[in-house]
Formats: sequence, C-alpha cells, structure tokens
Amino acid sequence: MKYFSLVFIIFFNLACNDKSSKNKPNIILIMTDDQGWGQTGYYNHPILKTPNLDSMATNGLRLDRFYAGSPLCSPTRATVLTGRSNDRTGVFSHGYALRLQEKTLAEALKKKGYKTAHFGKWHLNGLKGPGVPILKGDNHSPESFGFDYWISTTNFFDLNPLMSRMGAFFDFKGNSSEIIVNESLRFIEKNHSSESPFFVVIWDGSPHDPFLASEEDRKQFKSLDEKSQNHYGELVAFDRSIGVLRKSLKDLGISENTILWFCSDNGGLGEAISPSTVGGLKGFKGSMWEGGLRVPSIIEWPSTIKPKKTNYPASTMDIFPTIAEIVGLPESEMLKPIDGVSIVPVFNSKIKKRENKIPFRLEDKGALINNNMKLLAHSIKNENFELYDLKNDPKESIDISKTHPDIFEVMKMEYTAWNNSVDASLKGEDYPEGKVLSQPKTHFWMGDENYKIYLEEFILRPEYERRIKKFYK
Ligand SMILES: [Ca+2]
Repeated sequence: MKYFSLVFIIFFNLACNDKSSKNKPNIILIMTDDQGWGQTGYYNHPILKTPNLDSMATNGLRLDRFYAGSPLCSPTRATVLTGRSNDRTGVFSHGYALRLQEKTLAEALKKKGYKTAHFGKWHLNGLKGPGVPILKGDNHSPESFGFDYWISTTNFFDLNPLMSRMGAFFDFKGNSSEIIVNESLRFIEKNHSSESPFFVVIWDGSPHDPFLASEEDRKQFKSLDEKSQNHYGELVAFDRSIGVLRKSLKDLGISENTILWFCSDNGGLGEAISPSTVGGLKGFKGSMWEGGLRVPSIIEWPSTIKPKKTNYPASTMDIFPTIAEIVGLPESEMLKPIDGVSIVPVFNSKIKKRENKIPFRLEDKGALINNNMKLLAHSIKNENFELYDLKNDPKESIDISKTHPDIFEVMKMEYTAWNNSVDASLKGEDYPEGKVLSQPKTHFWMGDENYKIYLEEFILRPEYERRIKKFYK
C-alpha cells in the first residue's frame, strides 16, 4: 500500500510539474536608454506621441511610480539581472563589469527550461565608449550571465549599428530599435513552438546620444532645435518597434501568455533637450531626485493582468523577485541580500502601500523611498541627508527633515544599516568564496588590446571616428 502511495505521489508530482512547465509564460523585458518619466503620450507629453506605448498602457498594468534601480545605465542593468542594488554587484557606475559571482535572472530561467536571449545594449562587461560589437570570448558577455543567444553591443548604438551575434560582426542597416526588435522576433519565431518558454531581453539604445533619427521620424518636431528633433525622433522609432513587437506576438498567437515588461534605464536628459524629458519632476539622469530615478513602466500580460494604473512604488530591483514568484524559481537562485520584492500582489488587487523600502546608492549619493517619504543623501559619507514628502511636494522643493525629525531619524538609521550591508556585499561577503574574485577594470575599448586589430576598420565609421581620434590624440 505504502509503495503504491509513493508511486502515485511521484507520478502526480511529475504530471503537475510537466503541466506547469507547459503553462509558464514567455517573458520579454524591453528597456529604453535615457527615456525620461515625462516622455510618453500617456503622460500627456506636449509634442511626443507614443500610440503603441499608450495602447500597451491601456491594456496592461501602468506603473506610475516606477524607479530605475539607479540613475545611470550600467548600474540599473545590474539591478535588473540580480534584484540587488548596483553597488552590491560591483557595478559602481557606467561601464563597470558585473561580477561573475552574481546570480542572474537569465541563469535562473535557463535552469527552469527557458530559452534565453539578449538583444542590444549590454554595458556590463567593463567597457566604456560608444557601443562596439562584443567580442567572442569576452568573459563578461551576455553568454557569461545565462543568455544562450545574443546580438549585442558593449554600449549604446544608433542608426546602421555594427553589432555582434555571438561574437560574429554584423553590419546592420536601418533604425536600431527596429533592427533589435526584428532580430528578437526571429529568435521568438524559432523558439516559441517548442516545449520551453522564452526569456528575451531587449535593451534599446534610444533615445541616448548620439541623437540620430530619420527625416520621417523627426519631421513632426520641426519646431524644436536639431538635437531635440533627433532625440524625440528616436523615441518615435522606438514606439513603432513596440507596435511591431506587440502585433507580431499576437500574430504568432502567443501574446496572451507573454509578459511584456517595459521601462527605461534611468531618468531623462537635462536642459539641452526641449521640451523637458522628466514631466515636471526635479533633476535629471545621474541625480537621486525623482527626475533622475523615476521612469515610465508598463507590464502587459493579457491572460493574467487586468488593465490598471497604480501608484504602488516599484523598481527594477523588483523584476527578478517578481518573475521568480510567477515562474516558481527556487529561493536559492537569488543571491542574498535581495533589495527588490515581488510585485505580483499588485497585479489584480487594490494594494497601495509598499512594506519594503526602495534603497539606492551610486557613488556617494543615495536615497531611500518609503511610500510617500523619501530620504535623500547628497553625501552618504558626510551624512548630508534631507527628507521629502512626495505626495504633498512631488517636485521635492521643501526639505522636511527639521519638521519631521522622528521620521527623518528612523529613515536615516534604516539607510545607514542598509548602506553597511552594501559595504559588506561590496567586499564579497555574500559570495561562497567570502571575497571578490578578480574582475576586469573599467576602461575604454579604444585602448583595449583585444580591440586594437579592429581600430583601422572602426575609424572609417562615423560613430567611432571622432572617439578613436580623441583617444589617441
Ligand atoms: Ca541610459
């Protein structure tokens, strides 16, 4: 009898596992580069129209208080892949390499049977300078972090990009947003019919500089200066690529059970771009003010998420824990401490208050968000803190630390404790080795030994010419 029960239990479990793996959602993360919080049609931008993002927002969960994990590109990318604040992972600023000792979302999903792929800007291999193809054998390529397939560049890329498909150079012609979405669709078409779901990461290079848009895409911005025309034109092309992606998922019959999660990697660009990129918030990319951190974000998952707008505060550090809950990843797949939480409870409920605070740290600056309260550190070392009430003062104009000393002191203590735990991570205490193994130093590819043989070819390209000449001046 006992034997039969055991057989039954094993069989039952296998049957369940099999069924659950078949129903696992496909996952696409798509992220723009430097798109500010105000730069969408659905936030009533005065000129820019984003019909495809608007449609996605109407059909999905619109996260109106979503934060990039950091106000800069590489650090935010590290938070997406690890669920941890950037400094824990060794990505202290742009162009830093993600530590191989980190555990990534792609690695976890791959183990769960997902086909994984990365398209576009990588910026986690320690190289600075405009995006060049990632070389075969780069031990910090997307492959090193769990992506089976990749067509990627080291950093931002623009019109007619030179990219690397698993180490082989491809000289693409056309708009970069459309190119990477089309390439990701090629991957999806090949992989969606198999038993295993897919995990696709699309990291766009728009609307980061250099600002280059086609005549067609910039023509609606003729009243703007040339820089702004091109910058906004890049967003028009990105929005169009969202349309192509969504329509193709529908045509393939897989849109219902595909999670499409859109966001930007940091806040908007400064005064050089007009009209403003940050929708009236204070500060820009690089700062801990809301304009530097808050970004547009939408999760579309038609089979599961009913259309909704929420003010629940969330961040890119929540992406890994959220997907872990959806897919049922074992706890051991995430390196502790994790700074994000799963936002699955927000999907179809009225939950408004977030229990876990959202922490930030970049160089000597920091912030801690507790729902409407925000502690801001101009200098962590000098303990130069301020306190803001984002509900009553969304533009962060009045420091209330003196009028609310109780809240201020508690949040300062909490931030300091968190900051100490980041210092421990930084030293490698979270890793089984108890220390940080050797890491590539951040440097420009123009001076990298492995890129030397390509310089003659690269100098003929307008996107590299000036940078190479400047480097060897
Ligand atoms: Ca960026």
